[in-house]
Amino acid sequence: MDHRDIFSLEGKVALVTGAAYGIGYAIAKALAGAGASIAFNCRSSEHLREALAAYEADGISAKGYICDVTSEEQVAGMIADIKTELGSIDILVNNAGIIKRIPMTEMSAADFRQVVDIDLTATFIVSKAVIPNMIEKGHGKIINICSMMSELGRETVSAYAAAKGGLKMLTKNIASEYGKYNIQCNGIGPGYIATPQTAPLRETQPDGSRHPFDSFIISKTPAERWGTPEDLMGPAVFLASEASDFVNGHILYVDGGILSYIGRQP
Ligand code: NAP
Ligand code: GCO
Repeated sequence: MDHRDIFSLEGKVALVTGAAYGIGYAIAKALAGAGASIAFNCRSSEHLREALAAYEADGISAKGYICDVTSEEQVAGMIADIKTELGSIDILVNNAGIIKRIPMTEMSAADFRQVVDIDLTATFIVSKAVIPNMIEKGHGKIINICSMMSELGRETVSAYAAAKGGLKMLTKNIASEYGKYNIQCNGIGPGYIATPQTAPLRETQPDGSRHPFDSFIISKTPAERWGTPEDLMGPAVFLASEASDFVNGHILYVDGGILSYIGRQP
């Protein structure tokens, strides 16, 4: 029996976008722990500086880049720099994303477009830049960070849900179009995860009580807790490794069971 570690990422180069903190940071840390060389980007030089210190403290010699993933020019430059410094990319995690919580009828078209630009179009831009080298290498892994909102809607997140719903289908289309080159494209659909992005939904109320949305999510989650970025580490290593070479076009929901549960009776 072949005893090689099918979850090993030794010798692989991984780019995790938006991995200065939050979910991206945890995924990058997991891929590094499995042996990958890590590249990450963000927009803020302050975030970059802080992230490089955090990676170093975690024993990870990550390469960090200032790059807005909505800019084809900046993305092309970053990919070229990564190729020079680490090698061509084997694993791409399209993680960078924002949310704007505004009732749709009050949302400007500019705000709607910005969310779609970062949460959907940027995955097209970065994946388009990385796939040609994956084809040359004869393999590649693309992991798109989807959401509960790839399947469900809720008040005030119309742009985000539209983007994440589209990201689910873009994931399936990349899988369909490039599977013949031994490129697997899958999604991870996190549930509600405790990061800066969801901090406003978890703020303790002036009277010391939990935020109503916090209590709501607890009642909708069989695990009766918010997820942590660390909950996504194992699924990311699985989808980045040869252990998932015949998994393609799949959205792996890591949600504590939200999508299967009607919710606890009040
Ligand atoms: P976060 O804490 O707000 O981190 C977002 C990251 O993306 C930051 O590093 C940010 O860095 C970067 N970023 C944003 N726009 C960018 C751009 N245009 N170019 C480059 N980098 C950019 O978010 P998170 O909670 O970790 O979420 C990460 C991903 O998971 C997002 O796609 C989000 O939609 C998704 N997600 C989150 C949850 C959750 O509950 N937290 C659940 C499901 C899915 P800078 O600000 O420095 O650019
Ligand atoms: C919200 C939250 C969610 C999470 C995540 C759930 O306002 O509903 O921000 O959208 O970020 O996407 O999977």
